Amino acid sequence: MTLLEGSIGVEDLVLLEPLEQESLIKNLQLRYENREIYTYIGNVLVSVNPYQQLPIYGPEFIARYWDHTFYELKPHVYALANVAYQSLRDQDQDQCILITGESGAGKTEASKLVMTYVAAVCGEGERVNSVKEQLLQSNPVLEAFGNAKTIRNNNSSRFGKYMDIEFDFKGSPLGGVITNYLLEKSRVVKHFEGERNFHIFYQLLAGADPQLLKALKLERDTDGYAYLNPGASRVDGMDDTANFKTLQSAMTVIGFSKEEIRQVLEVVALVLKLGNVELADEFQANGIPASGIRDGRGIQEIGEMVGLNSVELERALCSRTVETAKEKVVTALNVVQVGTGEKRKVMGVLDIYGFEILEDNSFEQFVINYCNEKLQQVFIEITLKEEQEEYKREGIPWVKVDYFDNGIICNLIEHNQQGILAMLDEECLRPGVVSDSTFLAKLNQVFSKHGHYESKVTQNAQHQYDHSMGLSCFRICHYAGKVTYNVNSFIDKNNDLLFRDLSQAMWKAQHPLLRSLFPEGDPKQASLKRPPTAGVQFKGSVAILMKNLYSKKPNYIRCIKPNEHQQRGEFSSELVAVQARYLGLLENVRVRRAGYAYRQTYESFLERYRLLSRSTWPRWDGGDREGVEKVLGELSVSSEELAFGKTKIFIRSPKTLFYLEDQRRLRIQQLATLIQKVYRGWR
Ligand code: AD9
Ligand code: MG
Repeated sequence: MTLLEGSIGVEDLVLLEPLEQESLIKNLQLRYENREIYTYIGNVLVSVNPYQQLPIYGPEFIARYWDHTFYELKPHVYALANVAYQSLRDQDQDQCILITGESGAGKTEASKLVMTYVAAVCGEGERVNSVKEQLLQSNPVLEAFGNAKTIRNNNSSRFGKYMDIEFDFKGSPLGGVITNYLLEKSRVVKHFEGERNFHIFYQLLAGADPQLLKALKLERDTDGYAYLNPGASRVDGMDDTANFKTLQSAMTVIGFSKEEIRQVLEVVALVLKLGNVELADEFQANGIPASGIRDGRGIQEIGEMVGLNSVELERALCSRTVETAKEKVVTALNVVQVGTGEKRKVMGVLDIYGFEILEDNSFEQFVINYCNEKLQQVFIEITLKEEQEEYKREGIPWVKVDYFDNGIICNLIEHNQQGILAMLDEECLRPGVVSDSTFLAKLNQVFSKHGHYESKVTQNAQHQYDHSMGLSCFRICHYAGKVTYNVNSFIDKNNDLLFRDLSQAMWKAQHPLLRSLFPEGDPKQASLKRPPTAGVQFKGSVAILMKNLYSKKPNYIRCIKPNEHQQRGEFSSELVAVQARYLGLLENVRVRRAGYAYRQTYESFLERYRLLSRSTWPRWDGGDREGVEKVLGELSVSSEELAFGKTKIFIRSPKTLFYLEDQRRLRIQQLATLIQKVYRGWR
């Protein structure tokens, strides 16, 4: 491993001395200011968003990282992708790349860099190339329908994404499966000023040719659409027209027929038009059925478009609230069928929202933070387990590590009976009058003594008065900090009901795609019991995800946003410090170097430091381990500091490594001077 000079900071935070939150941030800042956006914590990659195109990507860099092992070159997302892919191919070990961080930190860009890298190195051939093309082209499609401009990110993913890429035994890609989590559906009907709806709406209006617009009965101008207001229709640096072209060709590549693309766009147009249907005020206010559609013409047009009787559509719209269904979408990209029995290798890529603390935290933040709590748990468990296994392999005694076990918080949320999610479900399913406040009352009763739960009521009981907490709130002490959640609308959001009248009406549409989106509208399905709640579905997805992670070798990318302004070159230490805490970076470093901060194979270690001993320089014919013993012996490194494993030397503290590096630098200077003298002597 190369250690950079002090002024650029260390490449691996495990070697940071002294190890404190402050020095950790300072190190990231120094590197960022030197346009070094990547830093390691052992094999974890920390990435700070540069908000500018750096000249460190592309084929030349891919080739360079392909030819080197992890620590040989500067930290890079390619190095991580390389390790993951090579272990998958050569050691037959399924991999998973977990990318976390807050909105705008660079997760999606990192996931694209990983995919580009893997696509570039995973073989050639007509079929392989076509699968690669499909994998890469899934991005523009997902982004058109799932990304939007928000205050924090012009291209913010409004869903979590997990993609499994499957490979054959040679490491050639076969296809992929994408799972989406928690799409922010409410954005279709509502977004804040300064934000936009999903890109697709603007792309369609800007990019469709005049015939298409006419056929879809749309106007080019976004101003006429209620769902596209308020907010700017344009985003700096984003070309909706060009992106619409890219989208169409991407959809073709991943296997949509012309007719299917057309149907998708018809549904998009339908949504825009539905947004302009004005319902009577009294209906909107209290949900009581009313016959109030203001403009019958719009409804008729929609009915014609999708082959629905407009009277029926009107009735369905007016009988309940409108919301969309389906939590989880599984898209299978043309997975090529291979002979049964052949084992596939899998690389998963997870691009998911990090820990969130907003001003107002609701159900969404609650489940997102639950997911992060689980990811943290997996992370600590796997890291410790790996350390333990390496020590065992190398025959070194295990050193006990103190760390915060967040199992108690996970339990508080997910326990099957006495967990917050289970209790929320119970409230949702209970007959009689239920409300968010009966739910909160129950939580207060059950968790009055729980160390990680607080509310106004439990505080009062303990004579603590925190005026920042409202009556309708509860607070959880997460591993990353305390978060106050407002229970208002928890029950509704958890129920996530699409009223049957509406799905039944949609199911009657002649439009094949629209109809297929509402299978529950089929009268034959009417007797089925109610769909699972959002909480149950999410908990299920998280459980599957965790199982998946435990069965694969995880590789971590921790993304950090350096400032709130999407600006290059600006590094706000306060902002980064908060994220470092949410990402658990310091804990991460602590766990990594709990026993020995540094380890290296005898061979590589000797190669680097053998010039420090007269016995091993300029020539050494003995074994690697003996050589290492000679070097360290001659430098009088205390035996307390060292452990000799079967194949590796372990060094306890970074100080020792710095000492070795200093000695090496001096020695190189001496040698250079010597060479100069000899050279001059010759002349
Ligand atoms: V969100 O939770 O989906 O709102 P992400 O996904 O974490 O968020 P994203 O990857 O979309 O953030 O990055 C935000 C923007 O930062 C991108 O649109 C780029 O303009 C910029 N970015 C991120 N990473 C890089 C990079 N490695 N090089 C250059 C980058 N620009
Ligand atoms: Mg994203």
